[in-house]
Amino acid sequence: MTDPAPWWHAATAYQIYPRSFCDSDGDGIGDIPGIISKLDHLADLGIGFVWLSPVYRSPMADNGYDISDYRDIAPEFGTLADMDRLIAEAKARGIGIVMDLVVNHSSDEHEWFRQARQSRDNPYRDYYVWRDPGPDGGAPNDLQSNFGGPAWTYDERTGQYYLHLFDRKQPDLNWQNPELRAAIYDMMNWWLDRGVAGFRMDVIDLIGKDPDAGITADGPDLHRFIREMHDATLKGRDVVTVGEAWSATTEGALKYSGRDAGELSMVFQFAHIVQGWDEVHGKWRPKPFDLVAFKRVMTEWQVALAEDGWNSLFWSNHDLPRAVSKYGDTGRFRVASAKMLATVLHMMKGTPYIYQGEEIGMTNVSFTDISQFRDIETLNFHRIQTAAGVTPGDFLDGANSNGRDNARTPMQWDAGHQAGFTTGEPWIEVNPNHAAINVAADRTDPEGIIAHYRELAGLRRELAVMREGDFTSYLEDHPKIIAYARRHDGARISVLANFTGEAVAVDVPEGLALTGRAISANYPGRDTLTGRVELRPFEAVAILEA
Ligand code: TEU
Repeated sequence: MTDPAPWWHAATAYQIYPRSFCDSDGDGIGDIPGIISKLDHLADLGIGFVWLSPVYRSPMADNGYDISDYRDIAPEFGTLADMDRLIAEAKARGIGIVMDLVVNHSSDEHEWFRQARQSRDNPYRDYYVWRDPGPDGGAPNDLQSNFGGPAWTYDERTGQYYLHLFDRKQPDLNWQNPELRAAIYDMMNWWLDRGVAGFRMDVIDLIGKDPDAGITADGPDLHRFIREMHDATLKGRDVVTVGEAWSATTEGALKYSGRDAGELSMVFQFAHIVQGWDEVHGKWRPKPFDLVAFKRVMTEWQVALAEDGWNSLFWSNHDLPRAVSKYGDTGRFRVASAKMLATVLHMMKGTPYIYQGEEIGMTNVSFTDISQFRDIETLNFHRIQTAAGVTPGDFLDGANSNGRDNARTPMQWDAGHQAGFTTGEPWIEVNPNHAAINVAADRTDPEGIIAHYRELAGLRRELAVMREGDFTSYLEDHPKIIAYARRHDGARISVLANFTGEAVAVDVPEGLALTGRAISANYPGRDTLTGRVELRPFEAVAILEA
């Protein structure tokens, strides 16, 4: 007998970026009571679990991805009592709360780091990664921070450099130290005992690093540490875990989520994202969307994890641009394209993650001045790139297209003051298009995007073929159309979608052809796929064989 499938195979996930979700007290910053007040919205969408971006105590250099106390809540977000209430109220609606676990680094204001920088023989010194200056008196080596500039900062007082793969306010924790590891596991158990449904693990692929060899991702000790973590915390608990792993290949993904690996439920992999970045300038110089390349990547992952492992499925998150802006249309076909993207992604095999605002087709912003941006990564790169000769205009274009603040403008609840996000002044500007694009407006529209997502979440709970079916792609070289089929136990779903704003005629490949019932569609009246069909602009249809 095979084990029954885990609960999260049937779950649709939703990511909340707390700072931008809902502000209950008018300080312009979203908070936990605000989230609680919107739980019915998530229940109505049919969400199974929420990935909650960090709410821990933090100086907020990187909006909470710099934690100064892992066992407390940032005062601007609320209190531990609020957190307990969130966990309980979500649970009452059948929703799990998955905490963001940021343990590659802490804040430089964490007590451990305050101690560590006191002296070389402080008991906490070895919780971080310290090195003597290089032979020339400079940094120990040329490792670069992900946020630009050197990954080493000199500490005057103790005469050594500390490692930070992100901002200098985010010193890397030293996973080689067994005491540090035990302290992390203790903290994880403390949260698990409080009732969280699991963890999303920030840049987990970096914890096994060997900085002296210049190795950051996929270091020699990575899987040893994750297995140890698993045994000390997750083992025997029915939780969901997702590791953020920019470096993951399909083969690598199985090392985390494969049957025999026993580490994590799944990873977030980014191959479909980075295929759209410039080879030299990365995300700051985006390439036009290439559907053929995108399909190649998605198919590779669907096929590689078909029998073992499990995929995560996402268009967007708090680090990425808005889905309709990147892959769909923000004009006439915004709603159609938002639904098309939802159908195409959610019909694949894996656990889908909706990023807040995606369910109403929120778009990128279009800031005209660098002073409107808040993100530390964007501001750092602005400094570095303009100093290197990139024109301010070119930089703004890149940031408006791929910068992290696109996903961080406040959630648009209604057409009123500050989109109903806050009664005060928001920490970052609300997108002016909230007058038209907002939850209240979408919800009253029977053809709205929310209704479309709700339907998809329901189908996932209902249909084994959607959860467990195998995946076959068709028309792989077609530049405008995506086509695939899912099959399971005699059931079959065919998915066909148009990624352009023009009608596209296409001959339905044999393996895709069927007659049945449209279970997810953004135009009425298509129950059959045979012969030559003409897809309308951004049309998507998933048909379940009758
Ligand atoms: O992101 C990992 C990361 O590498 C990002 O810097 C990413 O490369 C970039 O934003 C892509 O656009 C995680 C978190 O998701 C991010 O918000 C944090 O800033 C980062 O880790 C540090 O904790």
